[in-house]
Amino acid sequence: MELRFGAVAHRAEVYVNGEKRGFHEGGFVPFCVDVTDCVRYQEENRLVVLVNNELSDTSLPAGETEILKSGRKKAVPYFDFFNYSGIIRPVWLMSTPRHRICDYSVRHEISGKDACTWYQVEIENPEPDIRMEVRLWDEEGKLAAYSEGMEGKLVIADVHLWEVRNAYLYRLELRLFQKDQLLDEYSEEIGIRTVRIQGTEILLNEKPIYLKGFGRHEDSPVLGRGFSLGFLKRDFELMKWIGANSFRTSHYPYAEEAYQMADREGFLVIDEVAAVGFVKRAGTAMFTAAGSGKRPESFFASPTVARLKQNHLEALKEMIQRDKNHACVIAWSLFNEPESNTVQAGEYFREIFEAAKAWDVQKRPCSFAMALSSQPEDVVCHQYCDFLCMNRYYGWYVKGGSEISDAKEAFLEEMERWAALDPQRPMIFTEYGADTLSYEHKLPSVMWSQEYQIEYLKMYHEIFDRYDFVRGEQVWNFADFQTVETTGRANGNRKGIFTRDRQPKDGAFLMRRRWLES
Ligand code: CKU
Repeated sequence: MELRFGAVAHRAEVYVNGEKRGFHEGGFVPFCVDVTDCVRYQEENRLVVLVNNELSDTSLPAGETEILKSGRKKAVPYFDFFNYSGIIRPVWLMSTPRHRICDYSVRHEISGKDACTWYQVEIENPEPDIRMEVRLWDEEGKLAAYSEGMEGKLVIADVHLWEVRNAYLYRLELRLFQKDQLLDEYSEEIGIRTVRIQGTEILLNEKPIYLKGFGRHEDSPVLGRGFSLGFLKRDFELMKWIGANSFRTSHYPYAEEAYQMADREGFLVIDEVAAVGFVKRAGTAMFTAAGSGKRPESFFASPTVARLKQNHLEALKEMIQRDKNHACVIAWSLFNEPESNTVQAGEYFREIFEAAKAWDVQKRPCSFAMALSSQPEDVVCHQYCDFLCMNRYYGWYVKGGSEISDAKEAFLEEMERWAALDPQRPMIFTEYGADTLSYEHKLPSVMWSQEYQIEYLKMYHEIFDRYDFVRGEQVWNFADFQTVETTGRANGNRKGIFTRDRQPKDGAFLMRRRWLES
């Protein structure tokens, strides 16, 4: 008997009937606590979860904890989203057999009209006379492939591939037997597709794709970061309406239901681990409290970096472990806007990238989202990236309040330097956006007005369309979201194309025209 917590931000101690039964660090992935021998059957039991969301330079996400005069603690995030805490996703009580299927992984190969799905199943308490039957059912309920054994291959003739915004899901069924007795069974819907990078193209099923979509947040009024199937469904319907085909799980792994929905709807996901705030000064004081200033010259030169790396690797492993079989997950993002131009950063990055490749049987492309401080001449970390992810704010943090043509010129100048130095990899814009208040209108446009958001977006699109190596655009952000209180934020980050309660700003209609027409 186990308790399975979808996620508890950022760390949890679990007590059952007064006894400590588990601890988990990391607020965005599930964990289980075995309660077999401490629950009282047919009686009342007391479950207590002690939750802590303090931030430090070894937590993911990173930050500080300030002690206020009142003695109360205040989170000082090195990131731009509200530091919500608590049991943010569903909790399950699971009863499982002694011999159980505890994990599986799949990897696909396509040849002509057929496909081959390599699988590997893990079970608990194996015994010699235990055997596994594996079936793959198509959407009509017909058997598409069969195999036996803990690992092997499923050969699918005339395969129906999982395509962008045109998903096809088979049902993989695993059945564990001892003689003729069924011990355990598990089934899940899986999409069959391949993904790889060749030159400046991202190939899905060997065909080039272009990402259209958003950086998102798990954030909604009233619920904060609390999971809501209703909001998730609404978000997907809006993404379909606007013609998007992808999103990045900025800045942490989302609820499992989000990936299931993305699998079903054919959305491409860049899955991001919560390695955010890894800079010696948190972006600009514009969008987050500045912190104590105690941080050393290089974030990665801190004496606590070994502990940070351990937490980072653990969080990465847990994300890959959880999400590895999803067709929708086409890439891993291993950091958001870290320091990326010091020798120490280079060393740290190498290990993180190597781990991601080693742990993912599908060997998906890996990247990290680069801040403006990552410039082609001095960034030492982008060499590890299979594709480049750019977060750019020309016309907002850079040359905001000037003429949009000035911002364009500065942006073009940077693009030319990337084109000259690194033209051989795909580039995706994982952030570009302008804060926009849904009630603000002005001509000529000013920052924060709806007119300005449109002008800003159009300028970016003109530039994207000039470069063949640009293979995707994800606007920052899908919807307005809560942040810390600061002068640069109007009750939260307002860069949403939709408001926080999911109504369109004017920019939504521009995006819809662009994405549905191309
Ligand atoms: C976004 C310097 C850019 C950092 N990027 C990260 C993201 O989390 C923020 O919300 C910028 C912004 O709107 O400032």
